Amino acid sequence: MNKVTTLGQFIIERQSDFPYAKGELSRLLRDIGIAAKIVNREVNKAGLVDILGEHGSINIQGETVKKLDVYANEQFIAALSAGGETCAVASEENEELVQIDTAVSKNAKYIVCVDPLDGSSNIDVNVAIGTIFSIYRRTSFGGTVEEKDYLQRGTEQVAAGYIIYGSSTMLVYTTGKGVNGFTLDPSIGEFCLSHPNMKCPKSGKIYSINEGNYVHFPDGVKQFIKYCQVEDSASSRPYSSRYIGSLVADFHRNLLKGGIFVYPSTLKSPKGKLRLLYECNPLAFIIEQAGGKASDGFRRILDVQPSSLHQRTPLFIGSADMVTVAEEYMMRYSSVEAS
Ligand code: P6P
Repeated sequence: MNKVTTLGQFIIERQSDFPYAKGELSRLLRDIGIAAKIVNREVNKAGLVDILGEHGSINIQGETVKKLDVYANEQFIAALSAGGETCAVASEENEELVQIDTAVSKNAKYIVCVDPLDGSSNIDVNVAIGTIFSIYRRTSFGGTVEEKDYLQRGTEQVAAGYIIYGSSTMLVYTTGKGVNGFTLDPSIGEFCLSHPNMKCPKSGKIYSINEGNYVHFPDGVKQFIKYCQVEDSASSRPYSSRYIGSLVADFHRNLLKGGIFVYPSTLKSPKGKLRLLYECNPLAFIIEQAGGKASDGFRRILDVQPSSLHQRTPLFIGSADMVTVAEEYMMRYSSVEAS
C-alpha cells in the first residue's frame, strides 16, 4: 500500500521550508482544512434540501436551514476565530472587514481573505463549486486591523488555496514553494496528498469564457476568441470551448489539463466581475507557482495595488503561453492601455 500523507502531516513536514516558522501558519492552514470538511458535509447534503427544508425553514433537528454560502461563511469565520491565528477576515459575504478581537486573536499575525462558497448558484444543478482563500501577514503591530493590512498586493500573500466540492472534494494550496493537491477521503475524514507538485501545462487546447457577453467584450478579447477558433493543426487549433460557470471548477480543469479562463470587462461589469482580493489574487498565486500566468489583460494580477476590499478586475488566467497570446491581442486591439 502506498504511503498516505494527510494534509496535517504534509503541513508539519513542510513547516521546515520556513526556518523562522513557529507553527502559526501551519495551524491556520489546518483550521481551514477543518472548516472545509464541515462545509463539504453540508454541500453534499444540498440535494436533500427538499427533505431537510429550504433555507429559512426549520429542519428536522429544529435548526434554521441556512443558505449554503451563508453557512460556509459562518463556518470559515468560526474555524479561523477558534484557531486563534487570524486577526481579521475579509469575506465576499461581509461588506466590511470582520475583526476577530478575542484575547488570543486580536494580536494574531495573519489576515484571511475568503470567498466562502463561490458559484453557489450552481448547487441546485449539482455543478462543482468552491471556496477560495488568501492569507497575508498583517503589517500593523497589534490592535485594530487597518486598511493597509488587507489592501496588500497579491505578491505579499504568504499562502493561498481553494477547495473544490466536485465529484471528489479537493484542497489545493501553495505557500510559495509549489502547489500541492489533497483529496478528501470521506472514509477517514482526512485530506490526503493526491496531486504533489502540481504544474500547469505551458499551453493547452481549451479556452473558457462566457461568449454570451461577446458583443460587449473589448476588441482584443473578440480577436483572441477568433484566434482560438482558427483551424491550425500545428498549434492544435481550433481549441475546445469549455465554460462551467463556476470559477474554481474552470480554473481547476485548466490547472490540470492546460487552458485559459477569461472573464474580461463587459457592459454589465466594466471592471470585470471577479474580485481581486479573494478570487483573482489567490488563484494568480497558485497558477504562477504551478508555472502558469495571471493577468488583467495588461498587467500581472499579483502586481495590482488593491484600493478597496471588494474591488473587481478583469482576469486572464491559465497556461502561460495562452495568457501571453491573449495579452498580445489586448495590447494590439485595445485603443487605451490599462489605466
Ligand atoms: P457569468 C459564479 O457566480 C461566478 O462568480 C464565478 O464562479 C464564475 O466564473 C462566474 O461568476 C460566472 O459568471 O457572468 O459567466 O455567469
